[in-house]
Amino acid sequence: MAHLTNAQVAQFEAQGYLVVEDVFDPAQDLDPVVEEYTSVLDQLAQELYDRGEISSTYDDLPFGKRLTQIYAESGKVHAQYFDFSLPQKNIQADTPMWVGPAVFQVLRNGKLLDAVESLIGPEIYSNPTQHVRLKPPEHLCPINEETGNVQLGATPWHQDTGVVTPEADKTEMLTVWFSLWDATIENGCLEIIPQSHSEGLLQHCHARGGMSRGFGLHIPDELLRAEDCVPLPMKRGTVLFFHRLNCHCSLPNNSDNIRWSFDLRYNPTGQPTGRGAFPGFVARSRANPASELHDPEEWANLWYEARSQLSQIENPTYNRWKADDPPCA
Ligand SMILES: O=C(O)CCC(=O)C(=O)O
Ligand SMILES: [Fe+2]
Repeated sequence: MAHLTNAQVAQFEAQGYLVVEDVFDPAQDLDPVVEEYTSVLDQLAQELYDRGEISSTYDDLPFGKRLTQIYAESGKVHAQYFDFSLPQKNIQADTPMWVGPAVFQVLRNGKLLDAVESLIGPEIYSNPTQHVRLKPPEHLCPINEETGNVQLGATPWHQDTGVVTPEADKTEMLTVWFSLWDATIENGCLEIIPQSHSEGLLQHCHARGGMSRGFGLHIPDELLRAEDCVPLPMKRGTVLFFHRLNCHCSLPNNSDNIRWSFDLRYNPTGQPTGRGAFPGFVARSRANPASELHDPEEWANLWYEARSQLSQIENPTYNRWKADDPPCA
């Protein structure tokens, strides 16, 4: 059991975040995910090789170097190929994604859910706002020709409520972040601003020049207490929990290997997820255990069905921010 202590819960409430060591046993809980992703990378390598986009499948390289080499040679970050969610727009019937059984087992990990239960109660819904992030070293990462920035770099300052629809503003959405390998200052761990969760939802702006972190939707520096920010290097097995209004970003990956993390979200069952067109599921229910989803195939099918439906309609928008909102213009 990994229920949190009262002191840990109090710290989460006061600071808006909580780092808990050894939630996962890395060999037991995380290695199956690493193994599963190795076969996903095999599949990507074979597809790109068959299409003539890379000159070798690079099976002799270790995972991180192989991924980096394949992205560099194909000139593209194939992030969606690995992700266990859909993109926010332009979903096609064949948009790639990975919703494999090892990923599902982590979403349902009992020790993780015990800690989540301590923070949001025993009726736990797996919110579909979730990602795997495999970030190549920035110096080897393909460039986006339109913006001149790396295709996948540091994550700009934001609050997670800022990236879902307003119907979820009151949802007690909890973010759960952990790395599959150690996250360090050099390879781009997260940074957070303590207590920022008690200061309300801040204005977010679309990408523009001169941002202090990354490129994309962000809170402008002048609205942040950035001088108070705390970097959070984390060993594999450690989990970071944070409040939906916590201001956070990531550092750039200045190392020679990938930075690999999962970010998941949970909310009390019945509250809007903020991504209503994507499928969530009941991860734990003390009141109605029969409502829990245990079958990885059923979970994968929910995503395949959502993809098929969303490929036939104009995709909803999850973004409330306009380019000319002050102080963005
Ligand atoms: O891992 C990252 O770079 C960003 C993660 C994030 O924004 C989140 O977990 O909400
Ligand atoms: Fe975030």
